[in-house]
Amino acid sequence: MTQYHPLSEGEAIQFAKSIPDLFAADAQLASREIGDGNLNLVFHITEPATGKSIILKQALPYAKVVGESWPLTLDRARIESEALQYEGALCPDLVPRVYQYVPELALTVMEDLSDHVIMRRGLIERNKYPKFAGDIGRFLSHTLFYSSDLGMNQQDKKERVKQFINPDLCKITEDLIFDDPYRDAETNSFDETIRDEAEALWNDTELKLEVARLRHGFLTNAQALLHGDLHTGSIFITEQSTKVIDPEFAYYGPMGFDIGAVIANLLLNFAGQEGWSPDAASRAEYREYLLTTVKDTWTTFEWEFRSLWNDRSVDRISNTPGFQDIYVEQLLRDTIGYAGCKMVRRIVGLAHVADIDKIEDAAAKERAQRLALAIGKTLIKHHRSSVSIDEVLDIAVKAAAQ
Ligand code: SR1
Ligand code: MG
Repeated sequence: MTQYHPLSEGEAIQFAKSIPDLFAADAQLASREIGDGNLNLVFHITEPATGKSIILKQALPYAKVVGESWPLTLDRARIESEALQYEGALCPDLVPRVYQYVPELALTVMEDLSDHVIMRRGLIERNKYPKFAGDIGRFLSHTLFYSSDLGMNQQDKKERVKQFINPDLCKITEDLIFDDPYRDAETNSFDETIRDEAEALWNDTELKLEVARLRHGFLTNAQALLHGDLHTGSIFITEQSTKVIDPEFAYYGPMGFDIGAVIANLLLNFAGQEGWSPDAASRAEYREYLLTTVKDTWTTFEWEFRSLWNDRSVDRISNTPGFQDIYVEQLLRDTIGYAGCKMVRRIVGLAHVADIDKIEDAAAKERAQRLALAIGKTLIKHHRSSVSIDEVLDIAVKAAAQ
């Protein structure tokens, strides 16, 4: 079973039995392929007699969401397993444990987190997660600080940049987030009811100029090792626990791209409450919770990042008084701009989110789409003049009141 091929469920069971010290050779195992993402196979392997379970995640050599016409490197499985190990060394409680990586099969064996739910699903069900902002703020501050020139030796960092060169997955982001939504691209996908919004994007030169700036940052600013796709579908959650999964888009890029991804996905759910809240009062109440989470995510990140900088910086000249403020101010601007880009792409681009797409009532869905676009576009246009996270909250509240 050593030559690469996509595993069948039977082969996944055989493979699981061959992992030393996990299951007995005569164990009765069951396998279910549960991959609902855009790119990979995910086998949930269980042993009903003991309750033991694991996940086998296997990369396919193409983008599952499109088909074999869109080839993708299997090296992303290595990148994912190495990124998980990097993150796990810094925040062991916030990522799944990796038991084994099998390069020949582009396969990672990892902890089963099925006692958690995918956060996107949890937010659609209007659950609240009191530990989330603190957990994700810590994840972001630690992974970003320690992989940057502030937190590690600069020559070692260059080696790490090399380790995480990820051209195929970066190209997906470059196209699907920073290019296609702003032109009449074949990959775009949107409801005809909002064609006016899509056409407005294609003709908005002021907006496209800001997107060009942000795209340039994504292409050139090797600031820190990013997760690279930190939406709420990449987070498993309970009230007590947060686990960040799926860092196959990891590469060295601008820190604000990861922080912005978290904020964008909270705001997409904010827009989706047009369809998920039963009445105006509960909509306002849940939206308040989401906005508090946006604010707490940023403030936890900022506080922990500044603490790490003050206590653990390895870069002498960066400690010159004033530079930390300049750096963090730019991080906030980047965060807001990237959050806006990540909202817009989920409404008119190839890959959407269930927070909006699964709304059954057509009028509510259209309102949610228009609201998400209004927030996203304002964030993009406003990002370079932002000085406080409160401005994001104001933009969302004002757009929702229109
Ligand atoms: C072709 S992959 C589409 C999207 O799915 C992933 O989760 C990324 O967000 C990517 O842009
Ligand atoms: Mg993913």
